[in-house]
Amino acid sequence: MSGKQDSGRSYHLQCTGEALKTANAHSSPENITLFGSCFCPFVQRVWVTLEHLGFDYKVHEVDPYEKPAELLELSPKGLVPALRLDGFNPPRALNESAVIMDFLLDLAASNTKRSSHTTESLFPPLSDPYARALIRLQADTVNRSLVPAFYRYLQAQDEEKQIEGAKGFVDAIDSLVKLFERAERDGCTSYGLWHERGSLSYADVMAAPWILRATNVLTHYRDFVLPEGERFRGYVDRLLSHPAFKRTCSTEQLYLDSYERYAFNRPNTSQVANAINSGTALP
Ligand SMILES: N[C@@H](CCC(=O)N[C@@H](CS)C(=O)NCC(=O)O)C(=O)O
Repeated sequence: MSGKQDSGRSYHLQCTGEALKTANAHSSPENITLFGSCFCPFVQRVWVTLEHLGFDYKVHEVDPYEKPAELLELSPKGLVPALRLDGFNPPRALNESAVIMDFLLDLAASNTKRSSHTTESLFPPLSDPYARALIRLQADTVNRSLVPAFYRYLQAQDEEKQIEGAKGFVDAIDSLVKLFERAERDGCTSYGLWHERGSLSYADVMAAPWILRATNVLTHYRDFVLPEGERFRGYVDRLLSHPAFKRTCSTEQLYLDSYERYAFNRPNTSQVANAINSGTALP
């Protein structure tokens, strides 16, 4: 555990840095309200999508572990992110990060002002179904391999399990990279920051919050080093410096504090942590 001690720090309840500036710029009532928490990577996906697609929206920070009634009304398990849609009477609600992302993409596409396909859409046009499917394959690998591998690694306490955890996380990155390379071989290079001239893709947005947390949380608590190689490092740089992503990032200390409870596998840290500890599916 790199000589680090559990200092009992808790998760933060308010964004810092760039994310705070963005939240402050989105504090007035709008038809779309994002119920979120500053440390949550699932929330960050949705937030990046809102930013990238240029929606008007409001950010409302909540504590998902306290489960306020206003959150439970939108999200049955009291998980963030949730969206409240106030353009309806009564207001409508959505939860689940991937479902919300799909909804926002559909909403943007159905908006007449945006009827022509733009690179903001995160997916190649409908006329290229194969290229779209490759992006979905990448996103599927992020959700089924990269995300659980991150928590398994971070929650592992003994050395042997941590070595296993690191290997599992690197293997998940490798499978994602193999899918990027496959897209390249197939000539599908317009979407995805893996390709130097590619634009931000759905899979990039899905992965970015955990790649960021690998560079700060895993580095700090597990001495993790991301795979070497110019190509991979170039991808990570493009991903983490993408303007829509950067606008949703808090300062490093917020992530280190907020993830301490995962790094020491404190009991009942979260539904995600419990699922990892019991070997069941993530919520
Ligand atoms: N599958 C959900 C997962 C969301 C999730 O786990 N959010 C965490 C915060 S990062 C949460 O709300 N946890 C509250 C709890 O564990 O009770 C999604 O993709 O939106």
